[in-house]
Amino acid sequence: MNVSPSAIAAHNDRLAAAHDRHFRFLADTLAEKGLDAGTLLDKINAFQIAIPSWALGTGGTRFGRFPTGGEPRTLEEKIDDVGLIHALNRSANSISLHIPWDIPRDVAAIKQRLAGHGLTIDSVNSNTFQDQKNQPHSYKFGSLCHTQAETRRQAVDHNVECVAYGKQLDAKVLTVWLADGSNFPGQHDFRRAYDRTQQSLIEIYEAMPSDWTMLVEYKPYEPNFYAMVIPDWGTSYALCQAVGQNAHVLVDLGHHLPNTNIEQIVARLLHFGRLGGFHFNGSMYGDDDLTTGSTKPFQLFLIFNELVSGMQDAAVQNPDIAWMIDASHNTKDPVEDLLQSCQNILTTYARALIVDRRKLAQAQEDNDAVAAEEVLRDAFFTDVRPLVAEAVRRAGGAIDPIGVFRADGLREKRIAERGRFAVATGL
Ligand code: PSV
Ligand code: MN
Repeated sequence: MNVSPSAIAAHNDRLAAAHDRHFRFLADTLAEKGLDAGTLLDKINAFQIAIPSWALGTGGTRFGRFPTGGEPRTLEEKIDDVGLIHALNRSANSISLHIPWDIPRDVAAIKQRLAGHGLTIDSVNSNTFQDQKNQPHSYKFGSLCHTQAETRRQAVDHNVECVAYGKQLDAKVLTVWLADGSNFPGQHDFRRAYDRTQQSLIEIYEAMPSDWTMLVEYKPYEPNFYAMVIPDWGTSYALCQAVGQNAHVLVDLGHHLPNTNIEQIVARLLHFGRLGGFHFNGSMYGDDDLTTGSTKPFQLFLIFNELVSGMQDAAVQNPDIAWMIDASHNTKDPVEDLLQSCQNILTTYARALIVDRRKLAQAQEDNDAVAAEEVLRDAFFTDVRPLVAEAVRRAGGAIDPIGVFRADGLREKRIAERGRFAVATGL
């Protein structure tokens, strides 16, 4: 049901003449600026994005859900869908899992399936934002922050269990996002809720193997609308510092209030050496609703500009960052949406790579705001799509991944095999 290398090659052949022309023109333009296309291609190829298992089905709102059909019904089928994305774009070589939605039943078979697609598991995400069937203690009033010790214990144990599942599949990252918070003034003792959360995170951290990383995500609102226990990067950062050296902040692009300067947050966390993970998505009003880069491409570019600047600066002591998508697809075909997100991420990364950092530093030194902004605009307005397409093609992927997905009827094949009403586990 997945696409064959020969089918991809046949599609590429049809696009090759025009693509080669565009790529040669871009490579020459970049060379005039002292940039080597080969080096850029290697960097783009090395950039790999984890696909969230929960984004392969159609997302819903509290009002409704309109499934695409042929959604993956099992962990195995989710792996197949990520395998398809990776075969098409060669840029999505890992998966983030959500427990208990993705508990591996037959570990050996899952590992074999992953290997068959050239995939790994990058992160396991715990879920203490929903009550599971027959769960003794409810998370209605919080999990790691709960006033009752038994509820906190249960939530800590769940996270430790997630690590155990992750170990079976060779993952090394636990991502913690807490829905904990309060909906009304006075409901929470803010200081005590924070202390209980910190203590619970320390217990989880201490149960993790020493080569594991804990990523702590923040979110300003939802599902609690008065106060979240971890609403912002500063709270995440303070908790990570208290927890241990392998605890790092995860920045989810959708978890910011309108007009937040996310690029500055990124720079700050890189500076402190605590930026551990990224959840890519697009957001207009709240959370992870839209395709990465769909509404605010310049903001995404400014974020990548800081990321690349930090990654290229020898003075920055930051761990490797886990690049992950975290999105919900209400309208588009989930696979197409994820392919679009990957393309937008790679394109924006490529634009950040071609920023003239020497010129930018000089303009900053000279307090020349116009020159500095022009350096950024020059990179942003360069059409680097042929560079990304060439990188993907050289790695065996498709020049036009969505074109192949459509032309080969890959959704229709999924519907035929899995059914029109197949439903993926998740939100
Ligand atoms: C919460 O909004 C979040 O961003 C967290 O990362 C969750 O784990 C994920 O979405 C999926 O629900
Ligand atoms: Mn997230």
